[in-house]
Amino acid sequence: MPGGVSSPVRAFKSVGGQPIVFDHVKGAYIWDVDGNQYIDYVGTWGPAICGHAHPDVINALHSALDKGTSFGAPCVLENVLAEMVIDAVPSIEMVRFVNSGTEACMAVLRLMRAFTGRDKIIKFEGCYHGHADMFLVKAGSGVATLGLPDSPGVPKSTTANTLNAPYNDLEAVKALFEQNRDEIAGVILEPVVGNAGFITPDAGFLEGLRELTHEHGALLVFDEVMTGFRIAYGGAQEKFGITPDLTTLGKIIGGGLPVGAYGGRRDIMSMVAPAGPMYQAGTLSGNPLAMTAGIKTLELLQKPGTYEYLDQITKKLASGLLQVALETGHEACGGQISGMFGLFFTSGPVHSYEDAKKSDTAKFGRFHRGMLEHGIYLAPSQFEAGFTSISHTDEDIERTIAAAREVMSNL
Ligand code: HOZ
Repeated sequence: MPGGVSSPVRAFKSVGGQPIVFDHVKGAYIWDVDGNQYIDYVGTWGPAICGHAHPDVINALHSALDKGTSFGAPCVLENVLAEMVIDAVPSIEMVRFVNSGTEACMAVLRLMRAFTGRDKIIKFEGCYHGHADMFLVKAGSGVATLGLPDSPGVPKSTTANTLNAPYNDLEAVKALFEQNRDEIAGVILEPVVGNAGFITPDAGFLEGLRELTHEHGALLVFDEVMTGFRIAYGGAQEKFGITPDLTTLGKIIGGGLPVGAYGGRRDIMSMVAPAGPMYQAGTLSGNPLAMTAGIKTLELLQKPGTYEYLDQITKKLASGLLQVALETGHEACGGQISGMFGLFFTSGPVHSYEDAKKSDTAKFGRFHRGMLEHGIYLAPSQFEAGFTSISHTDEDIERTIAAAREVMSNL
């Protein structure tokens, strides 16, 4: 396997050493094949918001398994999850399930173009919308971690219509709209960035994008693959009160099984085949196992107090890590929203990918290594957000901060 992994972000190329090979997960913890236990803040890159292998999810999966793994035909569980998603996410009136966030973003891009009859899109530097060709321009996540600004194999013609702006820079977006009048299908972004490290939108940024897209007859698309059901039950759009035209989802709505979804305004989604002419398909889309895990996970998240708890423990974690970093003499900044957090080794503030790149990544590598030795598993990259779950306890957080104090004192 190239790099020994099935997805580049799992490798330790940017932090040094070899990736750890794991055996099993449970709650807030992950165990490697040598039996070492770690407190896990990767959470399988977001889906494990209820903790790994939650008994309710596992039991539901056992029952679903007895009925078969894939129908390749409508399954009532799709309707159940679709209704839950439509009820929760302000922008979504109709939804289509796919098998990954990448697929969801590929499809939404086609839909943006089909609906508007325009080819150009605006994305933001450091935002990641999966690994499809059209999005691999100044992308975040593994592309940023490995310092690959663009990927060989992506024809220039494929990305010619992908315009990039710095995140949080409304003036740059305005200028792109002026320079490409009536040519821009829409703007796609992570409303809170998790793929260039954790970066929040400045006051007025999301509102400004909503106004600009309206003004220019373009669509606004929130990629909520990470933030959906994580920073609030209804995602960033609920949290910030800005409703996009279309939304992509993944991760949490599959409860740890492969899933993605895109949805939005009924008039736009009605263009998707077979209701309309825009083609998109998938053999395993909406399969009963992913639907079951997603339904059970969303049911668990509906319990009163879930997001308050996530916010409380993650605030304690993020502020604790930052305080320890500053007290031990490191330049650092960071923050959190609900169960999503980040820490940069730069004095900041970090408003964009350019700011994030000022971080001391070599220092982050040493920090990562030290934390591993203390039984704490963080994403092996300065350019990834961290995730907590409702299974993380106060004691886990305190152990993590204590470990960080020891590690940072000796960096
Ligand atoms: N998009 C996630 C990290 N930013 C995880 C998926 C992956 O690239 O493996």
